[in-house]
Amino acid sequence: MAKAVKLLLASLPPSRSPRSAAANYQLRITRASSTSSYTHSKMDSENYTFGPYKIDHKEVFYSTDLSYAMVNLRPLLPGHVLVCPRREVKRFVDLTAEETGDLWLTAQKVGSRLENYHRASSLTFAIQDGPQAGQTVPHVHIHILPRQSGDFEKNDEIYDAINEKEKELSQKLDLDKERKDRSLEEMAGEAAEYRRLLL
Ligand code: AMW
Repeated sequence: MAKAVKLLLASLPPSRSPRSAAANYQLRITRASSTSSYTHSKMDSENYTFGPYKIDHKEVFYSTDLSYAMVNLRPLLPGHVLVCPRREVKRFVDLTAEETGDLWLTAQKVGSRLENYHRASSLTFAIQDGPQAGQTVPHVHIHILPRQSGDFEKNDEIYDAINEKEKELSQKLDLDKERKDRSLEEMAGEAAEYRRLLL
């Protein structure tokens, strides 16, 4: 390295030198990805909420200190699940950096396992952040939907379907007929399958 460059690097405050920035980045990544995942028995004794709703632990199939994943009351497609922060936070901007990292790492892990499990070939990740964006439950959540060719006639109709306010489209797709609340028994059965995938 040229002497002038060495001198310049040495004169920078630690947080501005390239090495330090890389080290800080690595530290942040390590911290976010090292959030421990919970065992089944620990998950069963935890309390989970989703906005105003209390979530039965049987619906939850994966959990860390900061995030959890649950099956959906009204899935649009097989494997349509939700990943949420443990803390009740309405808007994406309200998450801390650690919560944001952990949420997306959880979504990445859950998405890849469910894509395989459902023999899908793609994934839709979606957040409706605020009521005008279609958010109906005031608690941040990432929708994960394993996708297969032809599952929706027009691919992007998935977004209208996620946004339940698009009543016209949902009638066209007959979603209201299909999308009744499921029983806890049915949801618990699905969650039990997914728990095995995430051991
Ligand atoms: W939003 O319109 O807020 O982006 O999505 C809310 C999602 O939460 C929907 O997919 C809906 O089916 C799901 N949902 C609502 N209540 C529950 C619940 N108690 N358990 C699981 N999923 C739920």
